Amino acid sequence: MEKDRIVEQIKDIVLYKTGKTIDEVSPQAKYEASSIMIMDDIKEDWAKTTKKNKDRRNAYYFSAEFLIGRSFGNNILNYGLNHEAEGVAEELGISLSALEEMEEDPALGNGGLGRLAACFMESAATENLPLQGYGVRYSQGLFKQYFNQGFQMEEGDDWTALGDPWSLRKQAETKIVNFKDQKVLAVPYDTPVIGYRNKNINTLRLWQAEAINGFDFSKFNNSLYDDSMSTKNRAEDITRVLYPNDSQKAGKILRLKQQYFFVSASIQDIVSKYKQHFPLDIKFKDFSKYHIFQLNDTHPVMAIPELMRLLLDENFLSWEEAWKITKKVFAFTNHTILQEAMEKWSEDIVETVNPRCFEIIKEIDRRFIAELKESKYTNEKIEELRIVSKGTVRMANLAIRTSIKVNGVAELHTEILKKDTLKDWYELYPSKFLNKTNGITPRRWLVYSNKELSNYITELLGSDDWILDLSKLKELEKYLDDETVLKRINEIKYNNKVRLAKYIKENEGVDIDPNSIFDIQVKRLHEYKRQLLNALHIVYLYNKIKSNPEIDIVPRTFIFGGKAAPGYFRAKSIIKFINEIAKLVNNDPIVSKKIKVVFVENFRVSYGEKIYPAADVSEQISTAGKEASGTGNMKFMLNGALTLGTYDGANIEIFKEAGEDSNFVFGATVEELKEIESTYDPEQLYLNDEVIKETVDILKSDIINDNGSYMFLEIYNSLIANKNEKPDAYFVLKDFHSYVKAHEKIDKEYRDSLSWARKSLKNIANAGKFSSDRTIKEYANEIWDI
Ligand code: GFP
Repeated sequence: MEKDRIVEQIKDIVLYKTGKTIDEVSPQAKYEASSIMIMDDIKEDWAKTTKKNKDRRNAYYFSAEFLIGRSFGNNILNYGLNHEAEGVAEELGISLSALEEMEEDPALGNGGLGRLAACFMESAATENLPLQGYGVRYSQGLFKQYFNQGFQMEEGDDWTALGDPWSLRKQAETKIVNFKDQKVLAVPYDTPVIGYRNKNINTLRLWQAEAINGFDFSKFNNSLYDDSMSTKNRAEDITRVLYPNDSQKAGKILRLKQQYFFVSASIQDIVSKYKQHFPLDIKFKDFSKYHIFQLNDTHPVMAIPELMRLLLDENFLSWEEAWKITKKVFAFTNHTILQEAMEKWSEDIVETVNPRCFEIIKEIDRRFIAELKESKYTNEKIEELRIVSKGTVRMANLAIRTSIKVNGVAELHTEILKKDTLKDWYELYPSKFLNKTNGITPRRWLVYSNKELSNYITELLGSDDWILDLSKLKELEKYLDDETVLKRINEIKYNNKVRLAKYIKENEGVDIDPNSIFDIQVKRLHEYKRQLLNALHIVYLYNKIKSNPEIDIVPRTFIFGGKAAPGYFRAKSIIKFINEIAKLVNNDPIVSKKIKVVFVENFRVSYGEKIYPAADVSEQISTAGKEASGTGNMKFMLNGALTLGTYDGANIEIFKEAGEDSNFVFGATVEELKEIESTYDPEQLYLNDEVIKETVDILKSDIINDNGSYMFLEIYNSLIANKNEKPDAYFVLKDFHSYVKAHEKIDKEYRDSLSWARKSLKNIANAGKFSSDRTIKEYANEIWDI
């Protein structure tokens, strides 16, 4: 029997690894052996896929982030081992969920951008598309978040401390990366990306920086112990953390080094494999037939000069030959219109990282300008478009100039790129621009994380075909008026809420009531995402309950999660603010009967897997025009939450698919904000509006305490009286009343549980568009041609 074979194999691995029998070892050892067993099981299929892909055109996803989450449970599901898994675990003397909890959840990404990359990898494998991922193996990830007196604290996330059974170190394929002042090894670690039930296994290759000769024996011999290791440490620093603080110049250099490090290693890897496979094509005439590189935001853009460098200097092509190839093999995705993400590096930094690449960038720019001049472009326009200007290198310009296609990640976002942010580029290259609305993988975000709902859908639809074709969920609409089905939908949601409440109690120490509305906002902290608006609404409710303790409202639990960049002071202030509100609310004997607030520590993929299925309300409240797409919104929708959202990013498409009356739309539109932008005066709004004033004034009161950090005064100033920047740049106060109204509507509608369930089902039934299978097929057909 399959189960017995698996159990025997795991016991064997345990014995080999520890010299002990299964009942003598720790849960960690059981987890590790079980994972190795899976890696052993898949090895032939993995090798077969790799071999098959060699002769095909492949797409390569270059990304600084791959937020893959835990592998164990998902691999069991995708490889079709889930029927045996419970029984196997039992034989090993442990529960399956306990085994799953042994796995570290690596923070190799920050938010949506990195998680999107992971969803794309899974969908491509499932769709039999040859897509390989290339990125960085950060030894300490982003960071682990914890709270001390409500302040965000960061610590290293040493996720491989107990080993990493899901990757294979491929020592023999090590590359050398040359910086101006340093040479390091790039060692690849390969992780399998298992397609759903198709035995197709693609590869995610992450590079780790190591020293060529890390230990200086003579220094050690002279008792210079720190010095003897400095070369090693400097090399390893390159892949130590994701987004090292770049407020100082040294940090900036380190960031660009990271970026150059991984794209250089990747391009070298791909070129050397090509040469092995096609030794006769010394002019790389067919290179572009076999390769297309997707640049995920501007982080991997150094791949462009690096490919040129390899073709020119190491393979002796002429500029024209090299450029012709380079112009055919890149495509670029923009993920945000915020300027902070359109990286610009000062010339000296680029030169310090790799002088030859800097020279190549300047030459690309020089030729580009000549071309524009020839087409009678004005100097002003040329200034907008050029790559090297005023002492900086603009990575987005380099990417757009070179790429065959440029895409945004939701309809509105792509329109804004075309009409506004990248207007001049769109005029120059209209046919390069296209939209690819983001998606999420239904395997991890429903089948794996919400088993009860997933099984019920299969039962209702009479088959599980929907897992591979999410548009089939539409058929659920025939149950919209079926009371039994609606009741069951509510029951499943309730069960998921109980499960989350238990987890939150264990991990955060807070009691929350599954009968209350679970109103959730989980995402990276940023002013434009407006966690502050959510927080101020809670203050408003607090004041309301305080002045009228008898007030009739449906109990509500507000749940937050997300990390702030370590150097982003205001985002950290907002976390502290929310934690203080939580303390105030949860400790008030009257208020806490009606509302509760929890900010979960260290939000990550595996926390999300417990949170999304348990949400009643999904908070997607960014300032219109600022959230490129959002993907959390899709995870909530697929799990039956109703969206409370602005007309922004993919929210608009969610409202279009599921209907506005099944969700809660509020706030100013992009057009409305544009109109008032120049005259908007939040201070007047504050002075003339008592409710707003009373709410915002909490930031200056002593009922909450920022422990002398001045964080709350700083938030107050940012809204009302900001001297250095525009006050309330994200229109929190402008949208406040509209947001309050939407919440009142939620309160009213939640009371009718069947009608709520109907809306929930409507959302589930119309989530089909948001499968990353759909997105990845569009990339494959319209950008990559694979
Ligand atoms: C960024 C954007 C999001 C978008 C993702 C993926 O992610 O709107 O959905 O990229 O394209 F801001 P975050 O890191 O902000 O979540």
